[in-house]
Amino acid sequence: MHRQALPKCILLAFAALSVAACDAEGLDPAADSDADGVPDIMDFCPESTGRVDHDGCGEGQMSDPAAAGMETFIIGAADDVPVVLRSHASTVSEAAQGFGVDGTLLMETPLGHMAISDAAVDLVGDAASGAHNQLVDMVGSANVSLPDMGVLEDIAIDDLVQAQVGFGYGRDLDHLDAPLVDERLYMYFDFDAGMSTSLGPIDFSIPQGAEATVVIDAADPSFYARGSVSGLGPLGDIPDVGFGVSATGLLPFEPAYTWGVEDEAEAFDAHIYLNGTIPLGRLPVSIDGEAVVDIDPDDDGETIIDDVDEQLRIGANADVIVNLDSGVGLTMDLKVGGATFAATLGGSESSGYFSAAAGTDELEFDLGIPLPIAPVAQVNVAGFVSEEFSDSFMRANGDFVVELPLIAGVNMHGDMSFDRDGFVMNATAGAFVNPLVELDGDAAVSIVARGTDDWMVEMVGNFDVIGMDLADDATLAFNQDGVFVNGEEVDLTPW
Ligand SMILES: [Ca+2]
Ligand SMILES: [Ca+2]
Ligand SMILES: [Ca+2]
Repeated sequence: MHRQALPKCILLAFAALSVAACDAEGLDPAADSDADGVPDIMDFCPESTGRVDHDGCGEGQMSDPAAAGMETFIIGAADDVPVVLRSHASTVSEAAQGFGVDGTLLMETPLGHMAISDAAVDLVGDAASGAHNQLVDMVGSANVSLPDMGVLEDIAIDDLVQAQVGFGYGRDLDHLDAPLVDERLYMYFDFDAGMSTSLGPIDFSIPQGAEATVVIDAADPSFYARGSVSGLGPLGDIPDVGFGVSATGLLPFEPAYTWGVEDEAEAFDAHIYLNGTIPLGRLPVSIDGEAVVDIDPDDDGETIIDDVDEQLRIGANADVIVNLDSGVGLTMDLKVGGATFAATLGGSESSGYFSAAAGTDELEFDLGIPLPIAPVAQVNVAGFVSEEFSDSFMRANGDFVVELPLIAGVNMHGDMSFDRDGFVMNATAGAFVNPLVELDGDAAVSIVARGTDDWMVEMVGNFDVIGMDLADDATLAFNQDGVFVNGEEVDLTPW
């Protein structure tokens, strides 16, 4: 298997007047016979001219593992997505249970071969399969390596980090908080030396001392790890987060909810995966859960990697906290579980939308007025958030319980909205009985709040108020000054 390698090494050795660069099997790892920038040990087209791709092949040239002197190995041969590994024959030795590789290991991806450098691994063969190149396992060490193609073309690892390497199925790697497919094989690197990686202005770093795993999905290719992310334009610093980057930029975002934002919500494909608490910086929104970031929302090929002023688009189906401020002293803090949120960030103005079908324990909001409001069943909630509050709003529809002063909880069905003009709710209240006030049948309710000291609840219906003789359709009103029946202040204080 080493016939091709030896003459090249001797030739190079004479040319360089040195044999120091030759490895044990005789091929200089830096040799590049066709001078295309791709070393011979990684060059699938050993005789190419002109511009070459990641595998060292020119336009229209087919990569040829045999001509390149590569040995091919398959792990997970029976899987839907087997992993194909190659290594130059000069780095491969036969071992009792399979093969040993000492040098650069190449992993096939749709964008060409990814190089895993300084590999010293045992490739354990599958004796049962009868095929000499089918593997059941790989054990050993290598430098932590990342796919450097597609969006990841300019990725740089600051220091070489030696790691234990192997393969595992997604189901065995679920502690990583990465979007792995249970039945798919992933290559992993385990290490505790820390690592710092940059992609243009974006930094991905893994703290030193902690046990870390970097997972590679050859089918994209993409990588996932846990650490901190910074330099992601308007997103700023995101500590302690699961992150990943897809070289093909095909991480899918599909809005789970679109109520109220039907014209805005759209699916898109993204490059960066985040899982954790993600503050949005320029918008009063924080995401807790999984999100994906599209670094080229306008698909013009210009991204934040080259120009920090380029826009980003983020999409999440996660827990979302939104803080809306009317600008007149009224604020709304929304905590929506399982919401869809998407935003375009950067450029002249950042803005986004949210939508959810929120259960009773998934929606909390606080207006700062003495009228606690909570959903009593699943309610629809949606809104827009902008750097300019005058463009922001939220609306909701469903069944709520409103705690009225002195009367306590009244169930209502209706719509509410919050925007630069304040809070408005229009609803129908159901019959209720209270020691002081009784409602026979439904009442039409209007709640308006313009500030924490400027709010009013007005209910029109058939009321019985203790000590009063009322006709049908009386008006019961509450505001910051007291309780009023048909415009006349009444004392409903229990005695
Ligand atoms: Ca070459
Ligand atoms: Ca070539
Ligand atoms: Ca762009």
